Order: sequence, then structure tokens, then C-alpha cells
Amino acid sequence: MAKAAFPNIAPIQYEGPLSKNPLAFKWYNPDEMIEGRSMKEHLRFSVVYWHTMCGDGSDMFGWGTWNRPWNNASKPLEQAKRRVPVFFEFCEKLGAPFFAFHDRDLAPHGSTLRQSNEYFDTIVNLVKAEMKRTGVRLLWGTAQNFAHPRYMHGAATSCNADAFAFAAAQVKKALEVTHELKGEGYVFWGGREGYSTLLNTDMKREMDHLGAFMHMAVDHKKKIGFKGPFYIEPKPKEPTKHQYDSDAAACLNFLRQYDLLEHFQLNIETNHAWLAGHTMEHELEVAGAAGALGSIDANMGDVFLGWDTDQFPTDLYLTARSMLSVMKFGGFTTGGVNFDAKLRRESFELDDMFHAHIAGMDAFARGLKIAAAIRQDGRLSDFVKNRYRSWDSGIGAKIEAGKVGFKELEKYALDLGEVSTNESGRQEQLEALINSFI
Ligand code: XUL
Ligand code: CO
Repeated sequence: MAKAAFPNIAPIQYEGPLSKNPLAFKWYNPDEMIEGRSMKEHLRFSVVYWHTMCGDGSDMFGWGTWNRPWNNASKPLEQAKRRVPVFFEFCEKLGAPFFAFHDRDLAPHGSTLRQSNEYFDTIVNLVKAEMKRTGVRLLWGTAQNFAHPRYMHGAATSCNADAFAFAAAQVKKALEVTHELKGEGYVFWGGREGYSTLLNTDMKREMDHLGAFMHMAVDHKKKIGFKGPFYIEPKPKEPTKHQYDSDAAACLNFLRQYDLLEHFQLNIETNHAWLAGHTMEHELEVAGAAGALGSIDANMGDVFLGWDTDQFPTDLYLTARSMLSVMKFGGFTTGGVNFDAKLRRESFELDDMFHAHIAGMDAFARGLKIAAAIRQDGRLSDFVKNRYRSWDSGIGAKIEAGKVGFKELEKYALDLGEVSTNESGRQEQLEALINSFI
């Protein structure tokens, strides 16, 4: 077995809220039961391979700062091999049950697609053995169809049919590997599926191509017998000016228009929701209302920075409200809380990898407990139910049952004289109610 990458770190344990040990969970107690399910089952935490193993702390103004001791191989394939046991040691010590990957962050680009596939297979064999050894499972896989210059105009929405073909080949392989590793799902994030200017763009044609691409993916999924869901991950911009999968509503509209809805759910990411000008709970509600809430990419942005900072989620209001929405729609089945989050450039020490994930896991565990307490208390849901009571009988019930039209409603309104039954929305009172659980 390879030398331990984190020799000074013991498996992270739950020590309770009073613990002052930074390398312990204060709230995440995997076996604690909440609403009949263990915390572990509710949250289904997942670590991402890309930020965790391939990130180096660089930003557009500066070089990397993280300088990981295992990133010292001269050849990319050798480098990729060294990362595998480190990653699984990390997940194991953290107690994370799942992980997620892109094809090209697990294994490097080869000089041909054939060689890339060979590299990928080599690393996947190592990953498989580590998954077996540790019991860590795959939440989802995906293809990185945005980093290479060939995808400069997009992948499935490129003006260049050769790029479309290349992207198809990459997704085919990534899907097969996800299936081989018994992945719970497969994600499509449209890295460059969008445009920089409409002056050079045939949007309708690009959208038709994207629809066709997704149908090919569905066909291939059936062919190989992969049973997990496909997820689309909305994001409104960055790197393009406009991404076609801009938010949950746009994704659902696309899926409906191209007759794909039954094959897809959504993977909602907090920082992407914020970039779209939405709250996370808005996006979760839109997805949930359509029966398409699949999984979440857990992170957060910075309200003062207008880009995708991918910070670890540590805001309790955010995690509590996210979990309220997730639980409202029945909780995760194949999905989970995937930390698509990266350390700050300044958090460059090795231990920070643990501190960041512990912070995120504890924030979500606490969010889960807060959400469960709010649900148990019932005042919030009672308030909402009561707010809509005019629809439970009388004219409201008739409208919902489709028994009246404009003619009957006009007669009703004429007889009514005025709407005198409005009541306060009590926003401030409800915000205080939430605060009383935090
Ligand atoms: C990019 C992003 C991706 C997807 C997977 O903003 O979130 O890493 O999660 O491709
Ligand atoms: Co993401």
C-alpha cells in the first residue's frame, strides 16, 4: 500500500457541539436518526475529484499556492496514478460515502481520443480497487467537455460538427465508466453550451443539436443498461456570456420542448443559482415542483463577488433552507450533497482540505437538524397551509376543480363588491420564526 498522504490525521469522529477539536464533527453524527433516516442517508455527502485533487489555488491573477506533496510526478499519467490512493485515503478519513468525477480530471488528456480512453481505463482500474477497499461509492460521473481548445465554440452546441462528434464520444465513454463503477447518476453540465455573442450564433440550430445529443445519450444509457438518472446542472453564465441551461426553469423548458423530461432530473448548485439571480431554495422549489429535484452541488458564493467562487457552504441559513426544500420533496434517493467547492487560495495547507469539508458537513448536518425541528414544530407549514385556505372551499375549490370560468367568476366578483379578506403575509414574523431555530 502507498505511504499515507495524511499520516497525522486520524479518521474524523463525531464529538458533539461542545468539542473544541477542529478535526472533529460537532453536528454530523452519521448514525443519528432524523425523521426515520440516519444523517448519513439523508445527506449522502460526496467529495469532488476535480477541486480536491486537481485544484492548486491558482486564480486568474496568480499561480497556485497549494503545492500538494503528491503532485510531484513528471508525467501526467503517473501524476494521475499518484492521486488515486490519496483521494480515497482522504474520503475514508473524512467518512464521506460518495465521490464525483469528470473523465479528464481523473485521467489526463492523451494526444488522441484513443490514448485518452486508455489513460482513463488505466486510472479507472485503480479507482475501482480503491472503491472496493474503502467502500466509497460513486454519486455521479461526468465528461469534461469544456477545457480543451477543441470545445472553444461549445461541445454539443458547437458550430463545428466535429466537436459535437468528439463530445459524443467522450460522453459515451464517461457514461460507460460511470456504469462500470456503479454510479448512482450521471451529470450534464453545459460547460460551454451557450454563446459569447448572438451575432455569430444560430441559437435554434444549437438548441436542436443539444436536444439530439441528449437523446443519443438516453439511447446509449438504455443500450448499456445504466439505470441511474441523468441530471442537468443549471448555470446561467461563466465561462460563456449566456449558458443555455441557465436556471432550473430554463432546463425544464428545454427538457419539455425536446421530449426528454422523463429521462432527466436536475442537479442544483448554490453558486449557480446565485449567479442566475435566484436563491438556492428558489431553484430547489422549481425543480421539486416539477418532480425533477435530483441532487445538489453544495457550495456558496460571495455576495460581493459576481463570479463562481465555489466556496464551502458554511452559512446555516443557507443549509437549513436548502434542507427544508430537499425534505419537502421527500429527500434524496440517488442524489446527495456533493461538495463542488474549493479551498480559498490562502487556505493552502494540507489540513485545510479536512477543515473545509468538516465545516461543510457540519453546516449541512446542522441545517438538516434545524429543518427537521422546523418541520416537527409545524408552525411554518401550518401558516402556509392556512394562507391558502380560500382555495379549500367555496369559489376557490370550484376554480381548482375547473368548475367555473370567466363568466361565473365575473358574476361572483360583481356580487362580491370588493376583496376584503386579505391577510398579512407576515414575512418578518416568519423570518424571526426561522431565527428561533438557529
Ligand atoms: C462548474 C461546475 C462543474 C459541474 C460538473 O461550475 O459546477 O464542475 O459540477 O461538470
Ligand atoms: Co457543479
